[in-house]
Amino acid sequence: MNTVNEKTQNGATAPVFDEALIKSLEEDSDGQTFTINIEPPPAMPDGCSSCAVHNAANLRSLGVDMTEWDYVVALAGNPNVGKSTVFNALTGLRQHTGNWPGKTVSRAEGGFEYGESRYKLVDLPGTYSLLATSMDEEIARDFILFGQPDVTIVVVDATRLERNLNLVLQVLEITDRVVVCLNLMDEARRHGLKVDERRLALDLGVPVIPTEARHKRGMNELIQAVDEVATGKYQPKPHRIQSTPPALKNAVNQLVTQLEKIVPGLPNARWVALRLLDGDQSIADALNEGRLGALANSNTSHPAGDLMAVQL
Ligand SMILES: Nc1nc2c(ncn2[C@@H]2O[C@H](COP(=O)(O)OP(=O)(O)O)[C@@H](O)[C@H]2O)c(=O)[nH]1
Ligand SMILES: [Mg+2]
Repeated sequence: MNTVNEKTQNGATAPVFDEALIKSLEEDSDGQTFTINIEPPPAMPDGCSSCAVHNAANLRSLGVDMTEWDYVVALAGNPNVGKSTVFNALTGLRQHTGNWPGKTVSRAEGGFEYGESRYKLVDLPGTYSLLATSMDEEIARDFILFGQPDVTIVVVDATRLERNLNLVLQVLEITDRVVVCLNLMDEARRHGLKVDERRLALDLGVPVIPTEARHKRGMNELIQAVDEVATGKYQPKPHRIQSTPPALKNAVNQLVTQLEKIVPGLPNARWVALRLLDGDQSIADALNEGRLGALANSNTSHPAGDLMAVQL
């Protein structure tokens, strides 16, 4: 497990965490690997069940203007699962492309209407994970974490479910507001594969919609599921492991307190705390360089220093 490092004035890298924190966590795990899922913030913090939950200010800094729109929907998925095909089927000609702000990665953005609501759809780069080991993964992660889209559609390849579900589970760690688009169902059929989408929806705790985007099949059902989640008619309840080792819980709580102090307004500080404890260097770098603070509209000038105080 890595420690979180802080760049000192002379450019050297010094550990920010007390080693004891990491050590006690490792001991607590008793040599076993354990998975922990944390509860994202309540989906409807203000009690308004149909209100949008996206973070318009953060979306603006991520290059997405929500002035004319009610809800924002992110489209995530592994490469080559039919994401662009779904995007085209949902938006038709109402789309344009550009780059992510400050990046050379291209982005497609489009829109559709359903009922009374106007939806903006943002195509995220194709990724296998959100661990931010590449620019694409970082863009996808930041968008979901900071933009707090009203719904994230994760497009998965029905013929390669096991591999694809990795990303679904990672997205579910950040947000409840997920719809799984089970695409390439025709290919699955052709290979003699049967996918029990109802069972999958029950196991994941979010809607799973079978589609064949190339033939525009399942698109209405997909839009309907997105609308139900966005407007709060349906509130997904992803299954999460409840038992958290006490030392981990304690460490996360301490880190969250520190994070909330140094990066006020940071969405889902628990997820960030866990990533830090897991040694996610890209999150540590983003924190040390003040990028998390910038995205969370914070004015912090020396972001990571206070984390030195964290001890078990
Ligand atoms: N058979 C079949 N092919 C599909 C389906 N959806 C997309 N495709 C094809 O899969 C390929 C990759 O699709 P694309 O949308 O570019 O994937 P992306 O990389 O996820 O954006 C293209 O040739 C699509 O026509 C589907 O439901 N069934
Ligand atoms: Mg594509």
